[in-house]
Amino acid sequence: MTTHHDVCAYRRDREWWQDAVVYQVYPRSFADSTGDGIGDLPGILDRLDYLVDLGIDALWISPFYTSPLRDGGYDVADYRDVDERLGTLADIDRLIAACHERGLRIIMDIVPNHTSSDHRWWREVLTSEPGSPAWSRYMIRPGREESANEPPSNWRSVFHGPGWSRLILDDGTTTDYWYLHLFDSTQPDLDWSNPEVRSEFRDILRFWFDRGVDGFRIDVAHGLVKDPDPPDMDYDSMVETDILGVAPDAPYWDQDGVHDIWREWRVVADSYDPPRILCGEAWAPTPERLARYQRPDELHTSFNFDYLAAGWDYERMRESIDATVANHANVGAPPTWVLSNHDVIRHATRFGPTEDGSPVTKPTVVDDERGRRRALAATMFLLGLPGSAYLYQGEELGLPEVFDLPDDARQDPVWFRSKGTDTGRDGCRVPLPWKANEPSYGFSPQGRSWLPQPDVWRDFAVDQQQDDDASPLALYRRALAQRRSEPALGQGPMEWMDGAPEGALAMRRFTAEPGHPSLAIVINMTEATIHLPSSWGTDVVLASEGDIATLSDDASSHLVMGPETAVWLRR
Ligand code: TEU
Repeated sequence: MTTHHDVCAYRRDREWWQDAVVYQVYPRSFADSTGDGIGDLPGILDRLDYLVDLGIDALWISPFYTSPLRDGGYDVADYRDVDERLGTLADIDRLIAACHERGLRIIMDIVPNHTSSDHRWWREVLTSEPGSPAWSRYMIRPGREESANEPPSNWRSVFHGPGWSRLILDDGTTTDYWYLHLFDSTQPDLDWSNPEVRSEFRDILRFWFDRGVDGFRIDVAHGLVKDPDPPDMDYDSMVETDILGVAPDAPYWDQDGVHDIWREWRVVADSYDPPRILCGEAWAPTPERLARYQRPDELHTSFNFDYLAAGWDYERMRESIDATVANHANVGAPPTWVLSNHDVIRHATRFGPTEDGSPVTKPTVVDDERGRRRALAATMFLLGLPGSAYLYQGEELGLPEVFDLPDDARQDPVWFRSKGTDTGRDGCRVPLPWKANEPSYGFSPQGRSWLPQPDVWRDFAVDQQQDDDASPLALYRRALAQRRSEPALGQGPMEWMDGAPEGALAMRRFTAEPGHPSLAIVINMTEATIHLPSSWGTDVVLASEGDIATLSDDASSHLVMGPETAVWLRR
């Protein structure tokens, strides 16, 4: 069946963010300039031309605000300053200017759901009384039972353990109150029903927009509004989903009230010339609920975790693409596509086959080579989809997840809160390898790195790939260059192609305007060689690693695709 998605409706007056390739920099792990083993803003500036050569359109930099770095910077102590270990305000000003000089946009990360417990607002709580303005900025509620010894509800933290902690003041007083922290106990949740909280964050947006930042990725965009009288939840009856963990219907995820906040923020973003953009990290339970975040007066884009969660699964990938494209077209917004970030197992490992076919969630027997081949094929297919694409630092090198970090090196609060039962996310945050034969593989001038790097990093280092046409880095560079040059990509509708061999997804991309050749984007998700219809031609524009060949006989020629490969065919 051919499904024709007319996604070009919003493309006639294309905006950069509608089909941009955005590269996520996790600053602690990108490049260190000072030698303290922690990546920093000058380290990004030193390697900006590497990103220009890669062919991206924009950087999204994870938080670098003043922070105790308990959660890698997603615990902010001062939203208007830079943590001294990561740089200075002058450094970010230099980086913004350098990006713009190179035609790159720069997107920052903002964390409105909670502050760090080091934030002045929280420090004020610890020296204030119940009912004070200080307390009203946070989700602080009275305990239950005798002496308030029970939390206001049974809500759980995403990072394991309870979602509430007893409020103990600076003078040691144990209050009859508890505070909510959906993440770590050092990340108290703000109360977004408080006008002062809303006003402060609009000012924070303006502070950075005035410095030239082109937009924000919004952390936990689905979580800011909670039921004001927290009810208990029946977690046991909840079906665990890939999205939102075990709490798909939690009274603290994806509440309708969050959309009022995004409408307020959109007004601020639109008040700039050029308008600034807002991208939501919204773990919504369905593509339809996700699309609500992209209504014309709300966010410009949101991460599509439904597609990320689909994994290397033909049916789920196709369903997710159909649902995403259709629901986004309904609200006139471009879809986004992402396979890796700083919170999930790198897809070069996550797509690896396991002994029993179960998803890769912890150190299991995976075939790294097949995982990497599948990941490259999946990315080549992703880059052919309509909308914008998000890449995570190091995926262009084919980096695998590092499962065997020494336990004493781990820093993710998930590891500590789970009492060592959940190894957390450090495995996808290991500092990047730049030079195979230098200490810390060129990450830091003193050879230090805040997480130990595995010996195999030598083989993945940038200097081992940059002159190798068969490397993942070369493939990403070719794909991004081709994507930029193809008017059919990002500008036009997509339709599934009839006649695709079993186990292959094949979509046709074309422009609404005549005269531009269309492209067939094909991925072979099977472990077998497949033969494409001769009518599809053999003009290969791009091919992932693996066997792709043209088979000819007297009458015609057709393309043969090896297992787990992807191609772009000009038609
Ligand atoms: O991630 C939080 C988040 O939205 C996910 O953890 C999601 O809620 C959960 O996985 C659903 O099962 C953001 C940042 O990306 C992450 O690095 C931070 O640790 C977290 O927020 C807290 O700021």
